[in-house]
Amino acid sequence: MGLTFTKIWGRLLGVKERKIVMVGLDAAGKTTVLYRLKLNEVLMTIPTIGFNVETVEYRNLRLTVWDIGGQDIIRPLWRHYFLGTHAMIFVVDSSDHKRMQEAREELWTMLKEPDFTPQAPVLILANKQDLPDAMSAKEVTEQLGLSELRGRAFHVQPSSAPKGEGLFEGLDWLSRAMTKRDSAVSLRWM
Ligand code: G3D
Ligand code: MG
Repeated sequence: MGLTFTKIWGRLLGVKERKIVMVGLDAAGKTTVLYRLKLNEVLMTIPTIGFNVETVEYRNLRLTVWDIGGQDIIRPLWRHYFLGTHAMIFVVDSSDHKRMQEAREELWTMLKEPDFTPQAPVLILANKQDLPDAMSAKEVTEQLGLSELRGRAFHVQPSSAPKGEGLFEGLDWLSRAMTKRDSAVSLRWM
């Protein structure tokens, strides 16, 4: 596992600066993902006053994590975190049938955020797959209305954060999608 994560970090870091946001309703599993990635060993957490944000920085990677849902007051602050973002990781509790609709609304609010970089890829972690009533990745895709998503690459990755399952696969997809987008953007400028 250690070697795998080292490799994936190497690929994510690359030579370019990477700015990624990880969002989701509270209790979806974001903090668990952070710890499971062993970021605490190499990264610094920067506390942000008045807004529960976890920011970790490692070399040229900046990962910013915050809870969304039911807090319209802080929405204007998103802009600061969205500008120049290369990718989004949206974590959803696949076993929380009651809040799936809320997750869908929040995800779409984020996707429509004008400051979220056009064509930046979106990784959805269909988390808590280990729980007996967890929806499958396919069901989560349907519930979140992702087939309507245009202009962005997305991938729904089943995961179980405490076990670390699915995280490597998800980040692997994300690093590839970011590289693809980089090349598409530079081609356009040629
Ligand atoms: P958040 O940062 O998105 O708010 P957390 O969510 O990472 O704090 O996780 C909320 C709770 O869900 C935690 O439990 C955590 O252990 C649990 N959790 C996270 N991911 C998974 C998963 O994939 N499967 C299961 N079964 N549980 C998960 P506690 O009990 O500490 O509140
Ligand atoms: Mg948290």
